[in-house]
Amino acid sequence: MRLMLEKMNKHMEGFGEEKGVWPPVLQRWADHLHDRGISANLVKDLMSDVQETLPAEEWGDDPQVYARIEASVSQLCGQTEPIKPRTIGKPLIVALIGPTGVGKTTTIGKLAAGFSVVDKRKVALITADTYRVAAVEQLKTFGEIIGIPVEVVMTPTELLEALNLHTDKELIFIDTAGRSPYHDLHMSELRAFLNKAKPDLTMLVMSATTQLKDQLRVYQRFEDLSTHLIFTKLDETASAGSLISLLEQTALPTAYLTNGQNVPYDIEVATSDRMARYVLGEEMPSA
Ligand SMILES: Nc1nc2c(ncn2[C@@H]2O[C@H](COP(=O)(O)OP(=O)(O)O)[C@@H](O)[C@H]2O)c(=O)[nH]1
Ligand SMILES: [Mg+2]
Repeated sequence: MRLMLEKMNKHMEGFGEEKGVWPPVLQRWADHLHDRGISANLVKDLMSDVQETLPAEEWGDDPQVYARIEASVSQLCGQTEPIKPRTIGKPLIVALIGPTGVGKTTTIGKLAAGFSVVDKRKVALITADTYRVAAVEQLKTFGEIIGIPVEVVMTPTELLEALNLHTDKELIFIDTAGRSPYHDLHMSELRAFLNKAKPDLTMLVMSATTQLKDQLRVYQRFEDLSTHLIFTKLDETASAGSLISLLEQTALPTAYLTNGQNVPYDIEVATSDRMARYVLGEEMPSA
């Protein structure tokens, strides 16, 4: 009897979480959300919401179901807020931080071009990433093309001096070296630069291609330094669903989304609707 019970219990474990728990007409939506990288719990919530808010006759109406899910995801994406340069007084100082290779320098190029060339703002760039010659060259090239000054600094004190050279600007971007969240010395060096510069905004840059576990680790390490988030490489993933799991953990607003390597074009101001689009994809799940 006991053995039988154990067997039965084992069989029942995970029951209801397996495939096929939703009515067939909705199941492909659940599969789709799962494919987009949305966590099992969240898929459950989203599907329950569809079931509760739409009458059963409408579950086969794809645009309607999509709109319902999109509205929920959009809400989960939380706050968004772009950079708003000051019109008078001192320059707004914006630092970009985050792990190596996520797109910090490229994003600064895009932002600087947008604010300088399109919005006609007075912009300067400073790089504290002197670990790689190529990193300095990369920012200098952006500066030359855009026609704005680029300062290279080795120490926090030099950073402060560089900032003082550009008090006539409206916007100053600080590029930092990619820091591994696992490397304590790197993290404290970054902290020293930020303590001196006292940026108005510190944007944590994260790649949408990074897996959730690593994203969470990065977020935890950089959280107390950051005021905003930027998500990059949205063009490179079809499973940006992990973003919502990350955004559930944070109160920080998202400032920008980037979707390609082209400077200055592949960037957009973050809105919760655009984020929902990236998470869900444009396509309806196939029948
Ligand atoms: N596909 C794609 N590539 C990007 C994006 N942003 C940056 N990259 C690329 O990612 C690589 C690293 O970018 P970089 O700005 O040097 O990263 P950093 O180390 O954080 O400064 C480069 O090859 C960039 O062209 C993006 O939104 N989409
Ligand atoms: Mg860089």
